[in-house]
Amino acid sequence: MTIKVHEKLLLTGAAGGLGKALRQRLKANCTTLRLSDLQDFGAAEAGEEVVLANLADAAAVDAMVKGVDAIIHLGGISVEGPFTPILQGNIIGAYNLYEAARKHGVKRVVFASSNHVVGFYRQDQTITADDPPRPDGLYGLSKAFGEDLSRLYFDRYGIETACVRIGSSFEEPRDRRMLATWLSFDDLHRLITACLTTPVLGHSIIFGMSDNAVTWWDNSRSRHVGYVPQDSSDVFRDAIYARTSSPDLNDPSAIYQGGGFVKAGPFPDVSPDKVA
Ligand code: NAI
Ligand code: 15L
Repeated sequence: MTIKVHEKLLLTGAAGGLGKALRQRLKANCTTLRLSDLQDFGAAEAGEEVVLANLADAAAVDAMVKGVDAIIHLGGISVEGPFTPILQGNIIGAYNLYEAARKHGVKRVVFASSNHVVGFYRQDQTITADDPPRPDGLYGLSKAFGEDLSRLYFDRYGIETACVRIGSSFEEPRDRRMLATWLSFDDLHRLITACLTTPVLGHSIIFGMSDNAVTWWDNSRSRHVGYVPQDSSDVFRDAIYARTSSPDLNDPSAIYQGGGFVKAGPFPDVSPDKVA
């Protein structure tokens, strides 16, 4: 099956961890890949365009979106932290992106939402996309806003969006929690490809996870997207158990799905490694 169904795709957050992981992979999905970020990340290669833009700048976002067929929106603040950058990058930024998509007739978006939209569910619960959000901080709340915003733009303007609640997408799972939340880079690309190619996407909320034996998320509401994960965290299980101790079940980060994010805040200055 060909996956090259779009002429020009926009990837925001291209300088970030997932942007770098997807840059080469997404070239199979389009003729031209437009890459954007706030930070400079070097020159365009063959088949690429580079547009630097702050998501909080409506005019810059309008120019970034003009002329693309679909958007993979990864840009923004990716961890818990002070509200102002989250407001600028994730809330105003998402609004600017959807306004530009509406004005320029972009019909499909893959939005990098997060498991932190539902971080205050417990690790002994299995939830579906129909369960109400329970954000574990300002960051998760901003992603919940993005999910609701995209639903409004679907209901009112017909812009289809996949809100992918990414678990933990890194080269490998880093701790016991990530055995449940891990999403390999190849599976992330498979999931984005499924969202870009499925005939009718609608407004869908999908948990971004690999085929992990232990999971807290039931993706049965998104069978129409046709995502079939092919990787699993299970191959890392023995090594992670050997180098980590048993969780303290009185510790909220071991009880709730959001892990350390449930304790981070409201104005921490933390890196992903410190709160995983
Ligand atoms: P990252 O922090 O490495 O990359 C985010 C990129 O967005 C950075 O390059 C940054 O410069 C850019 N950015 C931040 N504010 C911006 C602004 N105002 N205007 C334009 N660009 C801005 O994050 P990562 O890990 O690559 O994640 C990508 C997306 O996926 C993020 O939206 C994150 O919230 C989401 N996500 C990632 C997960 C993961 O496990 N990596 C898990 C859940 C969600
Ligand atoms: C996220 O939303 C973050 O962007 C990422 O850095 C990880 O911390 C991930 O969640 C996680 O929950 O492991």
